[in-house]
Amino acid sequence: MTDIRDDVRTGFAELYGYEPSGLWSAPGRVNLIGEHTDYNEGFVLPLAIDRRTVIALGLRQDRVARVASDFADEVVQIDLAELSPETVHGWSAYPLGVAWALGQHGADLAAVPGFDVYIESDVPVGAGLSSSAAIESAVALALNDVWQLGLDRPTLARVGQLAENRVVGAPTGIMDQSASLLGRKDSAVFLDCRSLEAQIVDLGFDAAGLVLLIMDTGVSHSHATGGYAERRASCELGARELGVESLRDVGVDDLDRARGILDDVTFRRVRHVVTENQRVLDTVRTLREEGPAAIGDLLDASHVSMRDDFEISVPELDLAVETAQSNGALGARMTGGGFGGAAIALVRADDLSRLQVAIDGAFAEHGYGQPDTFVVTAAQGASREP
Ligand code: GAF
Repeated sequence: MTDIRDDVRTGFAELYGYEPSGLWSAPGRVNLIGEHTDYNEGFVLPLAIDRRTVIALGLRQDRVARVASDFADEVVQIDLAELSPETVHGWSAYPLGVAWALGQHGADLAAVPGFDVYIESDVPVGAGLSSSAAIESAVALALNDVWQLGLDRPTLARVGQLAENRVVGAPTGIMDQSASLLGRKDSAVFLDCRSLEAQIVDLGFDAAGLVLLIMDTGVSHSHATGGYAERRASCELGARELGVESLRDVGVDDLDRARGILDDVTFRRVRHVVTENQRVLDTVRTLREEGPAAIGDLLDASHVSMRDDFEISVPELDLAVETAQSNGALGARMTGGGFGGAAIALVRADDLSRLQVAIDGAFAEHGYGQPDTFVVTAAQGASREP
């Protein structure tokens, strides 16, 4: 099998006719626990995964930016002076949106040189594994290097988020780009989305004989439309009505009072966020004190909360989770923004194949399309490639 880095280097040279200045890569992510808490200034516990986007970048003598990839037919070209949320569209909004967002974080787009970028990725698209954050993070790291901006990784995560919010048009939080930029091998990133303080938490899956299984339902989702923005608006409404800056300021002990103030739907949205924050803290403590085999109940409870209170699951995700749970998984939950995408299951390595067969069987029985199930490991965050 050829290395994706060789393909990217060759793809760049064939397309643009010269050798790139360098290669950069960034991983997709999966969230272990802490869903829809990031934009509420709460806690998340994602990990960077062993699927990466690799980009080759070359600097130009002029002020033109060109982006291309093996997943799109066109080369998109724009003058840096023209970059704005209104002038870039489609897939190029990810890489070019980052260039624009760097301009909002201090890069002088009237002075920096133009660039050519070529992108390849083995992060599955539409599975809720943040293929978009992987592109944003790789491009942000690369431009930060070649334009010598000196921005730190938490700021680069903000840059990626700004591109996503303003240029792509998805009102997402800071989790995905943070995981992609800050991830470490065999570890999760415990991020306080208020202070942006990150701690690396050892997962210890290997030593415990456990694997993390992704169950991609194939049900596609988009956070630029519909449900995601609606959920975010409900959380903001809940915070306003409770008189707090964000739901981070609401604790589990405040829920009784909240029930008396909020309408039923808003209350349940708030209860999800508040209890999910607590589950993240409990998961971190449990991982540190007892190890990964003890976090299963927290994963299960997180799924129930997303299914019943936040109402972002779909029947295929519920089926994947329930089938995993009844076939030996220690815990399982849908992961990511919801309305489709993937669920995760924490599984004893010995039970893996049996469980995968059971999930395929259950989907076939329900007349659902065949799911894609595969194991991921926690990988290093974005890096410059040798
Ligand atoms: C998506 C968003 F991009 C994240 O910011 C986060 O809100 C997540 O959904 C839900 O936890 O991945």
